[in-house]
Amino acid sequence: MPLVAGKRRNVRFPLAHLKTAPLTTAQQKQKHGHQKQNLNLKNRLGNHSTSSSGGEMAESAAQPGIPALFTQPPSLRDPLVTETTDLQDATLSKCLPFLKGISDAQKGPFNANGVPALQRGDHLDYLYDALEDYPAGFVAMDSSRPWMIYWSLAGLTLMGEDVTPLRQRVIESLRPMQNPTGGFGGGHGQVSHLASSYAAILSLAMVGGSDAFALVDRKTMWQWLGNLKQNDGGFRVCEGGEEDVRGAYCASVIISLLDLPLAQPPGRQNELPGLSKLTDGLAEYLSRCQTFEGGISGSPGSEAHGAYAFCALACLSILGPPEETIASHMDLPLLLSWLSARQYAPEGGFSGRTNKLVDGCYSHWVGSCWPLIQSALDGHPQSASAPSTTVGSLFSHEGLARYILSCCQHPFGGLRDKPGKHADSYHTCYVLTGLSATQHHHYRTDSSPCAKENFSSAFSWQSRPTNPEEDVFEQGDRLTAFHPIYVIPHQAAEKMRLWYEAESPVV
Ligand code: FPP
Ligand code: K
Ligand code: ZN
Repeated sequence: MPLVAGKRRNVRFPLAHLKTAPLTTAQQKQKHGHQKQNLNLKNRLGNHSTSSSGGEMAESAAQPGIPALFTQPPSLRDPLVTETTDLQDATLSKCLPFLKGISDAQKGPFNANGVPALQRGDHLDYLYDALEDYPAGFVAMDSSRPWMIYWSLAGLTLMGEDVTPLRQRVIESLRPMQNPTGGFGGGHGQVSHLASSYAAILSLAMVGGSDAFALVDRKTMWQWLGNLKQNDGGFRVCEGGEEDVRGAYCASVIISLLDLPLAQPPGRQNELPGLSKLTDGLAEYLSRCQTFEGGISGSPGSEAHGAYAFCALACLSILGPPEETIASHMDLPLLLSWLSARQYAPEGGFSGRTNKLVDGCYSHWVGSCWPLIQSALDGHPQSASAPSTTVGSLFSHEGLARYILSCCQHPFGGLRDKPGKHADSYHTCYVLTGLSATQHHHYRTDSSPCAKENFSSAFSWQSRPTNPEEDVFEQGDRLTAFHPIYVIPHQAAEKMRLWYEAESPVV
């Protein structure tokens, strides 16, 4: 929790706890936790419950088929009451009616597991609309144009839509954002940024085709990336901008998909003598971003966060096979402990960092870390099909699917952070990506469709649907599988890479 200047932190120790010996869990519950929880629950459930009976009845009412783990507050509570624990309690109160399937603001039908259906039609309408004009209030999003395109295309693709009819529109929208000095800006006339370039390249990959691929000036992209490379191995996100793991991940995605030369472009070779390749020192830089908690921060010395963990692990998984790159640059047991702590009960969703709240977008940022970790633990793949022995899944697919379908669907379409929040295209994209992650097992094989050796392990991923007998969602709600590194369909990543491999080299 950040300290806000001028605002006192609201930390209260219950008197009983200070005066007497430590309380048993049962006593703690009785003294404050339970009372407070009940009050919150009564207030909130009263508003949402479809039951006409009193508070106590409403509290116990839930759709049939939901395990108690997902309908009751946690039995263990920290006796220290702070602003953080208050926020967590308020979040629980907001989520519980949705997890139980008894909120008025929730659409059915509910299946035998008490899980609501995916409102596919509403979400499709929401995303197609997100590709159209915006009211004046959205002017701040003018620097996120490639992102707005990417989030919509990715969400539509996940829900099975063919986005190739949007090809020409996507090309003409992105064309003015490419700068003659390399890369894509966030909008017309804006400086190139690695995040907007990443979103632009992935959007072009999704619509596919020669016209889309030919839009990219690979030579200036390569030269621009050279200008962003830093002498500690990392990348700045733009010239004169910050250096962080987003830069490392976005640069690696672009280099590997566009089949750019690994050599530093001319000029940089003399400035960064120890780093003859764009990828040199990058894994070591990422290693320095692992924190005392085991998670990964945006840059060395700052706080571990799920979004940065994904960037770092996906970047390592591009640089080489995860069982080599992740295993040798991360403390895996510590990383596992921190990543496991991101999934909460009863919510089922993931938080981005210690002592913070679940948020639907971490269904991807944290959820997509898991296949990369699983691959690192599974070791070198022995065949072109699924591994015969695997550590298997290391997070609760059921919990995440319940959080997404019960708490993250806005009744008017689009997906969101949590109940009470508006939908937006960022959350719609990443919540759906997370849902897809719960519906598939991702694994690496020993074969890649690429002609070149470099990055072959990044292109060796495959997936198969989870076992329907273990799924809590309806089979009709299964989404398209996304590549765990490139966050687009496997085929889209492969086709783009193969097209550039067949082009004449940049130098
Ligand atoms: C905290 O927000 C969020 C961050 C510190 C990281 C945000 C970064 C991303 C979402 C993705 C970056 C990746 C790419 C590829 C550009 P918060 O304090 O509002 O949320 P919290 O309370 O959940 O931590
Ligand atoms: K958040
Ligand atoms: Zn979010």
